[in-house]
Amino acid sequence: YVLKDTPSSLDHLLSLVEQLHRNRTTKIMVVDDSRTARHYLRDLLRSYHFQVVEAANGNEALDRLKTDTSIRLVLMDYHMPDMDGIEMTRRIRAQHPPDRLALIGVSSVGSHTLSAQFIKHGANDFLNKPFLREEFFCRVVQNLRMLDLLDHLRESASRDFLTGLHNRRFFYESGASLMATAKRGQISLTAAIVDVDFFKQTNDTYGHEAGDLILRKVAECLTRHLRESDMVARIGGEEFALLTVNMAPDSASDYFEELRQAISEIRIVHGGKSIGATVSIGVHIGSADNLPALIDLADQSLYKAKAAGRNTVHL
Ligand code: GH3
Ligand code: MG
Ligand code: MG
Ligand code: MG
Repeated sequence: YVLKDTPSSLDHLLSLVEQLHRNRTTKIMVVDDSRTARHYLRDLLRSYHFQVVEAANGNEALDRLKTDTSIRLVLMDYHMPDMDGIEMTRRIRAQHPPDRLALIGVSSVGSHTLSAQFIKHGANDFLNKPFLREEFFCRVVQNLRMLDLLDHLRESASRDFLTGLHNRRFFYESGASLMATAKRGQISLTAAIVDVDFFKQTNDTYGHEAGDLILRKVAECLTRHLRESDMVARIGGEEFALLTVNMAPDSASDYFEELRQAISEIRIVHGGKSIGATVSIGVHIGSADNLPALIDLADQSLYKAKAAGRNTVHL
């Protein structure tokens, strides 16, 4: 997001180019019944290379938001014939939370109660017309940066730092909606727990650092074997969970056997020694009442795989 000119050095120019590129991928919707006002805002935004979409009224805007999830920010006029900006803000917020979509109310009525109304009903910010170009961009940029920051926080909160895989929390939250789809009969789910064998011993023998390297390699291997629609997460210290979508029961055995085999071939070099690991995999094909219940069934399979001597798959 580009604000204003500052002394130019090569670094500065490079960061400008980067920001303009960033703007190019950021979509903003301008909602105003007046074509002139709409085009004024559109052209301002375009001069900074933002992508702009327009809506002439509240319903058009709501429809567009429904089908276009890439819109990051809405600039909304107050005075519109069918639905005023406050009502529209309220309706947008019923569908799009402020941490996903930014909303700035715009009006030429220089009334403080209006800005309070906008914000009370869910707008992030408010602009009085006429405004300075610089204030306009400050507010647009500030709100977009806040969304980026929230995205970043959300992403970090859903990841495991060691392996970069999704964490337990993300797995249970996102898995629950996959589970709901499965319960409606639209997909079938297979759950698996992958647990590193005798990992305490690996740590005791080679040290925690070696153990960490192995966990990273196992995570890489799981990611490599994952299909697009599937989920994997590190749900415990040396435990990983997989949810696979529409896997034919006949192919499950081969799939997990291949995974087990691939992990058993992992080697890390630590302190001049080549170290490997094996895993036991517990699989549950079929339904369950909820995600914890499904994972519990896979866990029972895992227990059997361990009892059968480890480095094995139990379906
Ligand atoms: P089993 O074959 O029955 O699963 O034996 P195990 O030793 O793997 O199981 P146990 O639950 O007794 O021990 C798990 C070990 O995993 C204990 C812990 O030190 C290690 N561990 C858990 N999280 C981490 C981690 O982040 N890094 C490393 N290096 N080790 C970890
Ligand atoms: Mg108007
Ligand atoms: Mg273990
Ligand atoms: Mg374990």
